[in-house]
Amino acid sequence: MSLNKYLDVAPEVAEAIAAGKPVVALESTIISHGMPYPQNVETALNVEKIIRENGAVPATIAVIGGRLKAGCTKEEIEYLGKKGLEVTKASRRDLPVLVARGEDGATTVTTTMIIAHMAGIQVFATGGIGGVHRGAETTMDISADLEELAQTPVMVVCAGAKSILDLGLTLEYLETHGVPVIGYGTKELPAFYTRKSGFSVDYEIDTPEELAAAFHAQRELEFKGGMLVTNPIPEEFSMDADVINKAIDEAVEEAKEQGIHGKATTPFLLAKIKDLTGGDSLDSNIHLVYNNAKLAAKTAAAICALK
Ligand code: PSU
Ligand code: MN
Repeated sequence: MSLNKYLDVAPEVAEAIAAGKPVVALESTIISHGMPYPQNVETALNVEKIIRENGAVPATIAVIGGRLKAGCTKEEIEYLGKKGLEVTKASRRDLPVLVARGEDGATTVTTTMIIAHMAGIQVFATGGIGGVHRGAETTMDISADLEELAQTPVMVVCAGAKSILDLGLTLEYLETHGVPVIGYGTKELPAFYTRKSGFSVDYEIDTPEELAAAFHAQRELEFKGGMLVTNPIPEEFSMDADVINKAIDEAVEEAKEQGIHGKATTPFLLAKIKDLTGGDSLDSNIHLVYNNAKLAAKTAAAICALK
């Protein structure tokens, strides 16, 4: 484990890592920026519970008072959830300033991967990743999440990506950067709220053991990047494609009209979609995160069994 002077690994997490037991990292942007209070805190605590029930130790990751936290307490999760949008959404470029100033940061997929890796955690569960935005050919809005997947050896279990992004370009970018994109039990990239996107993934894998074997091989090959596992939302929670796509198109249009750009884009679109779908999308969002937590815990256990 890294002894980075800015890193605080929670005692339970440190013990599990030292003993070679499974740990699953969780992000905090989903808490502070991705969902409203109090559902955000409730969901974050339930996700931790699901990870435990499936044999792993949860490590919610955040920046608090300039400290990089690998494992947050219940109080810290409550704090991040209540403070919500006041907490800086922290990507790779934000960490140096937040650390130097002793400020708080909600970690995105990017910074959760960075801190997880510093702590020695290999598996991370979330909802959706950032990617290449629609219109990126002129705006150049491409999430730092894709670069991080290319360089940091962490498996990210997600439900694909929302079609607020250009999913085709997102897959092209990942291909260029050598990031394996796996469909769990599917040959098609899931689109977060729906099980289908119309785009194929590189490989279908159907068991946690086979996911573990692929990740293990990536490590033994000494490749530097991570792996993206896309796990479709369970059928019973998936949304009607027409309803959600209409809301997404409307949200994207409104962001354009209002001139929303940069790091505000994703949170703006997510909040707008939630408004337009009257909260149905929030319910789907919560359940797909639970589903990913379960798969991540089982896969983390399977990786530990290989060592
Ligand atoms: N996509 C979602 N939900 C989210 C995010 C993305 O469906 O909560 C968050 C994640 O933390 C992700 C970040 O890492 O937004 C990406 O932001 P950006 O597009 O600004 O890189
Ligand atoms: Mn962006």
